[in-house]
Parts: sequence; structure tokens; C-alpha cells
Amino acid sequence: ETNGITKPRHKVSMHYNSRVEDMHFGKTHPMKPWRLTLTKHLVLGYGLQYAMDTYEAVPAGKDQVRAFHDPDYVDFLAQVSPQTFSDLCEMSRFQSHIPPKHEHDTVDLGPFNLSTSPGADCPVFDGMSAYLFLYTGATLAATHQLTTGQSDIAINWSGGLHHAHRAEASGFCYINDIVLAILDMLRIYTRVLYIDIDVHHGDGVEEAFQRQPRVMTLSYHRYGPYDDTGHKFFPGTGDITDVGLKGTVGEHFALNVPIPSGIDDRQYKYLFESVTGRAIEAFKPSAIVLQCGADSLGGDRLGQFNLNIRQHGECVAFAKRTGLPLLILGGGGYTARNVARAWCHETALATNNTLPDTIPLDIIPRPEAFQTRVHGDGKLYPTFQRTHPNECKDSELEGMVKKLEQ
Ligand code: V1S
Ligand code: CA
Ligand code: ZN
Repeated sequence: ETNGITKPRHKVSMHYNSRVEDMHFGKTHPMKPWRLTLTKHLVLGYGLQYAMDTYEAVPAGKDQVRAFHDPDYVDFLAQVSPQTFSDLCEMSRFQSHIPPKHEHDTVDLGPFNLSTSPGADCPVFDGMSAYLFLYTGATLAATHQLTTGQSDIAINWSGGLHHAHRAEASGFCYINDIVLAILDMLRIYTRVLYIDIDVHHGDGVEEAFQRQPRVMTLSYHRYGPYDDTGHKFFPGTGDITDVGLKGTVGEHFALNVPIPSGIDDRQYKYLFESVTGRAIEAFKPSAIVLQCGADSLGGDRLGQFNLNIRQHGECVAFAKRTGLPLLILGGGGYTARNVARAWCHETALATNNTLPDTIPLDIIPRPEAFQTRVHGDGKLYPTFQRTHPNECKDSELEGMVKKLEQ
């Protein structure tokens, strides 16, 4: 025992490489790898490293990434930098991947939906190639720990990038580490359940396994009609009627739970536990992958839900109670201090520890990130002020659960 932190009976491993922290997507870009620095500070500050094995991740190999992605795309990602981008774009085999320009496009897109224009969703930035192969390497190492029976739960907070497609970056995601992990798991496990609590639809993972009855994908996300700016909430897919590719053996092995803005803890608990519970009963998975995007928390810069950290964590606790091999991944999350709080809390849950609400400010490197009133008063579990009016009606949520049961 150290710091009151104890080792659980089951084995937990965390996979990480601090080099991902130095990456900058761009000044105005919401994705801040610095949130991973803050997460590390909390995890180490509370002493959770004594409750699990920690591994320094190494980059994934190109061959491993090709298990899902297009070989030209993998070559491009392996070589791309702000310096090489325009030369690579000139090469003929990459030209065919340039998307047609749309009259509403605000940024110039190169091949594979990549861009060097400021404000692009998937910018090309310094060190990007190293970053992509590192977060993927961490996920594959975590997966290997599970499939070889060395861990019961394996964690990679730098992974969970669910929007990437076979030959296209999308929504801050370049390599779909989740798809690669599930493909690896299918060698060992008969059926894999993928659960996605990021506020966005897990479209890349769903699409990759739309014909695969051994993988069930289940995403909870903000979804709704066009807003006043004429946009849908990104990526605009994941309606309740979307249940996998019709007419294939994969039909009915995708589930989508589209949710209006402002959902609270009680309503989310009801939805998550009824739908996930029934999915587990019907599908009988042999392992679970949980994408823990923290942009479903209240106060997120992009998200529109009102979840508190404890309810976000309840989803992890629910998956853990199945006792199945569990891969825990990060994902979105754009209010860095709250991302760090949630993922530290969930690391504690994975290792059967309970943490005091008072953050050990005296021993973490950047206490001011959590200390001031606007930064949450030095607490691990602040109550978020509601920022989005609750548009969820209990009766409609009940109707949704009934619809999904069929
Ligand atoms: N919402 C949102 C949002 N904000 C941005 C953005 C803002 C500033 C920048 F400098 C660059 C990008 N992009 C978006 C979304 C993508 C959200 C991705 C979520 C990822 C995840 O959390 O699920 C997993 C890590 N993109 C759009 O809304 C698309 C556009 C429609 C608007 C933005 N422009 C840049 C492209 C087209
Ligand atoms: Ca989701
Ligand atoms: Zn998201």
C-alpha cells in the first residue's frame, strides 16, 4: 500500500508515451494533447501507478496499421510533415485521394482529408507522424496485454480515435486505433462489444465492422436536426434506425443511441444501463472495448451534454462489472482539466480505488489548472454548472429504449 492506494486482485495495465504531449494541432484547434499531461499529473499525484503496471508505448509499425488502413494512406501518414506535405501531394498515387472541392469549403483539403490550412479538422502539424504511430502503438500494446491474458483491464488514454476511415482522416482522427485493436482481438475472442460514450457518433468503427456479426458497435451520442447555422452536430450520422448494413450478416450488430442536448446524469444512467445491459444479454460478448470520450461531460468546449464525472465513470464501472477482458480508451474531451479529472477517476475505478475529492495540489506540477474557482476549486468531483438546457424528455428516452430492444 502506498498513499492509501492498493493493488487490486485483477491485473490492470496502462500504456502511454509522454511524447504525445508535445503535439500542437494549431492555436485555435480544440484538440489539446496537453490534457494528457494533466491526466498523468493527477494519476501520479494520487499514486495510482502503484495499483497497476505502467508501460512506455512504442510506435506501431506500418504493417500493423495496414491491417485496416489503405497502404497509400499509411505511407502518406508515415512521411507527412508541414515541410513534406506539398511535395507528397504532387505525387500521382496520392492525387487520386484528393476530395472534390465543395463551394462551402472554408479550408483547402489535400489528399485523405488532410490539410495545412489553419482551422482544418485534420491539420498536418510538426511531429504529427510520430504522434499517430505512438497513440496507435499504445493501443496495440494494451490489446496485446489482454489477448495474452497478462492484463484483465488495459488502458490507453491517448487512443480512442473513432472517426478515422480506411483511407481518410476525419474529426481529429487519423489512424483508427480502435478498429486495429478489435481486429487483433477477433483472433482470440469470439465476439467483441464496442461501447462509445464520446459525445460524437463512433462512425469509423461502426463502418469498419458493418458486415461483421462478431463485432457489435454501440454508440451514445448527440444527434439532432440541423441547428440555426445549417449544420448537424458532427459527424451527422448515427440515427436510431442505423443498425448496421442492411441485407448483410452484419445487420443488427450496430446500435445507435441518438440523444438531444443537455442530457443529465439520471437520464444517461437510465439509457446507458438499459441499452448496454440488453446488448450484453443478447450479444454475449467475450471482451469489451470502451471508448471513454470525455466530451460528454458538462462544460465541455464542444460537447452539449451535462454529465458529471461520477456518471461518466459509472459507465466504466458497469463495463468492468461484467468481468470480461476490458480495453479502456480515451477519445474526445475539450475542457482539459475535466478530461484529466474523468480519466483519473476512471483509472481509480479500474483498479478498485476510491479517491479523496481534494486533489493533492501540493505534489502535482500544475496545481493552478485545478485550483482556482473557475478551474474547479481544487476538487476532483466538482458539480458542473449546467451549460446546455436539457432537451431530453423522459418519455422519449423510454420510447427509445423500447425501439432499440426490437
Ligand atoms: N464541433 C466541432 C468542431 N470544431 C472544429 C474545429 C474548430 C477549430 C479548429 F481550428 C479546427 C476544428 N471541428 C469540429 C468538428 C469535428 C469534431 C470532431 C470530434 C472528435 C471526437 O471528439 O469525436 C474524437 C476525438 N468538425 C465539423 O463540425 C466540420 C466542419 C463541419 C466545421 C469545421 N471545419 C473546420 C470543417 C468542417
Ligand atoms: Ca459516442
Ligand atoms: Zn467526440
